[in-house]
Amino acid sequence: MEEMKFSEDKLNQVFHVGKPNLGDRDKFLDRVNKILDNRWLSNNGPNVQEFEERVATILGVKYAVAMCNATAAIEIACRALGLKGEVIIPSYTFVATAHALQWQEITPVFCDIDPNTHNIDPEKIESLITPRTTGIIGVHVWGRGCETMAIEEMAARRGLKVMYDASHGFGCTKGGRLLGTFGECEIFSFHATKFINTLEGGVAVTNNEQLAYQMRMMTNFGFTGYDHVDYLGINGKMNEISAAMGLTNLEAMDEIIITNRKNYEAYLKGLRGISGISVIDYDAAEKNNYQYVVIEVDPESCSRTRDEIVEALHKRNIIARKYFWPGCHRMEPYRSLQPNAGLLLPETEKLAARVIVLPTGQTVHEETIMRICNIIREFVEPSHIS
Ligand code: T4K
Repeated sequence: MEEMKFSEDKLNQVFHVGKPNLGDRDKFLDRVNKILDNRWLSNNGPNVQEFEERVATILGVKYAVAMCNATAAIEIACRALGLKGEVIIPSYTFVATAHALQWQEITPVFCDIDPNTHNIDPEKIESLITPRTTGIIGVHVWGRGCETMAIEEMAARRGLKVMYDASHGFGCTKGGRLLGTFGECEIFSFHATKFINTLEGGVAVTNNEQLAYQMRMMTNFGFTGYDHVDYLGINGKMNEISAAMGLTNLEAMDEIIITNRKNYEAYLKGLRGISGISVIDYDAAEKNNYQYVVIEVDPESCSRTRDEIVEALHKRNIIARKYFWPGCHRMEPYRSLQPNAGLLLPETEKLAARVIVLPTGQTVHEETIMRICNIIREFVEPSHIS
């Protein structure tokens, strides 16, 4: 029956999680034309400088170093901070957080999460510290800030450095304080799928002048002057067209939040009361960008499994995602290097099996959201089909 209904479905559009949000097209194209006129395409050009200033002002930090993506930014920040040996991170994150460490032969040590926040559980960090541990990278999953105070108090006591992967959290606060202002430094992603995008891009932000300087130099091969290299650097630079896109999208930031929030509330309404399905909440006392609409499927009370629901949505061209299934520790090379890591990650394993991320953003309208919610409702509660 269901199979027939899927094939009869006339959806001719595909709805993706992470379809980009865009600012004013004409303003972007004007900027691109100027870039082409000036023939300054990369290497700390005027758009990158303006973008960095704008980001630093919005976040209230002293320094912002724009980079080609957040993965490179995490790598550069780790190196500039002198992290080595072992660094504690959640396994419930995009694999880039772990890869940025492993790529530099630093061992990511996976810590379990708090199932209520989806973020690293500060109470489980300390038992993972060994003589080789040099730092902690908290991840503000879905833009909901980590328990920064608990993490940083413990890290200070144990002599560890703390930085954050704030890839999801541009414009969000924790305890009323904007993400970007915590730890030694924080990294945001401006990938196409993020709340604010620069096509591809990322930024490292900090209030530490020396750290900012070092990250900036490392982003450009370690050059500190013409023909003079002082650091082991890499090519991590943001290009001018990316910065132009970023500037244009920052101008639309407030509108994007309004759209995302409206969508989030439409989902809340549309999914209300479906047995075994809950939508994660955003604390109304904090600033949120509402970029992620995340639902949890409770295997105890839902009539369908998470994977069945995802499959049902895919069949109707709703490309829902299972972020961050199955958890970094179950991906290579970590699965082989740390085959028993899962034993300490029961909450991560449970959550990774429950989550579905649904499409939102500028291209998703209320009508589509109602349609998506109805697909889920009818699939989970077939007796409710009218
Ligand atoms: N840390 C965290 C916590 C992160 O979430 C990420 C990135 C990073 C670090 C690393 O940041 P970057 O180095 O990327 O700056 C996607 C994104 O590629 C990735 O940036 C993001 N996290 C992650 C959560 O999602 P995939 O493997 O799921 O990508 P893909 O190709 O399946 O695309 C995602 C969806 O977006 C699809 O449904 C299609 C849609 N899409 C994508 C692009 C690029 C569009 O509609 N238009 C587009 O232009 O990782």
